[in-house]
Amino acid sequence: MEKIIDLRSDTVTKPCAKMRELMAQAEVGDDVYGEDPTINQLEKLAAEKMGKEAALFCASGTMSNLIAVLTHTSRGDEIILEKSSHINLNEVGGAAMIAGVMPNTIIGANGKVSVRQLKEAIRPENIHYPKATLLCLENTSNFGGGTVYTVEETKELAAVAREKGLKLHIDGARIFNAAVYLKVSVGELVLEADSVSFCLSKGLGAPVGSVLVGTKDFIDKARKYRKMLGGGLRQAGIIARAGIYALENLVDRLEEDHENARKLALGLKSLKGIYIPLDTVQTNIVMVDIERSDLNAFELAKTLKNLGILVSIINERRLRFVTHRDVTSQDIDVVIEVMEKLLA
Ligand code: TLP
Repeated sequence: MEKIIDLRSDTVTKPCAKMRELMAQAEVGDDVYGEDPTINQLEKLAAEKMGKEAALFCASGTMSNLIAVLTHTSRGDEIILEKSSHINLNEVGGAAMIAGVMPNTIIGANGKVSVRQLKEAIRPENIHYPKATLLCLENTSNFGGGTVYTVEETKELAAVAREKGLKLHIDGARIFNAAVYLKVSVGELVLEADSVSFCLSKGLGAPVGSVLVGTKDFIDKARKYRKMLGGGLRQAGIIARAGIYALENLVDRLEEDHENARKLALGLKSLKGIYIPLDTVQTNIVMVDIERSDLNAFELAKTLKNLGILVSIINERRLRFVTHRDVTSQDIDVVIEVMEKLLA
């Protein structure tokens, strides 16, 4: 059978042979008792890399973000975030349903909010308003097209949040993509954040898991929320081992995914009937807007699927192509060739 080129997401990456081998050998214990040595090692490594005091291994990015919101806020608080952010749109409303917070959303540019927009969104005390206690930034911005907040931008936004008494949580599901793109250490990039959630199961290629980092007090409180949500782990060192391997070996190679995304975007950009927002192609995501009125995203995705290429449908007029470890430069050539034929 011909290879399926799966560009739906970097979540589809499969653990490689080496990773599986190390997972099989991992030392384990009961993590609810704090006795899984491999999880403890992953949490220590994650905290060090992020420059924070402590870390918590979570089942998913969704769980990790929800725990962060629960830990930073009280019911009835307002959280400020970009409208297209994953926490706002793609986490089944957990922040509202479970944490009981009110989203105050900003429509940013390519998923990113500006200092000016943030200042406008944070309202002065008024009897009518909920108390805003948390700012969530997403780096990279998924639905913004993989766009990156720089160190400077993060600092400026964090300063505004701090001045107004808000904590800053970074949904850094793809923070390593951002750091690799900017050629800075991930610690520098999240220096001003009170907490960061990052995913091991996306471009880093581990099968499961995200890590939440912050101060020791924050993580102690977060650990109780993880237990409350049913996320207390037992002998999960097996999966944590994959995360350690990923953090130690697979960060630098994200550059390849970025090169492939760039190559794809440049290859598709001159095709008639579609538009590629090239300025957003900084990391591993390429958004493709369909401009032809005789075609829509559902049909194009279906046709591509029949030809062995899988992509995500964002809406009727937009597709998302995500590059990752299981997609090669040759695969990108194939995708460009197929798209050229389809749109000729
Ligand atoms: N994103 C997934 C889908 O849920 C859309 C994807 O394919 O991109 N934050 C961001 C920025 C994310 O992109 C995601 C997953 C999450 C959080 C949630 O992570 P998981 O899937 O581990 O719950």
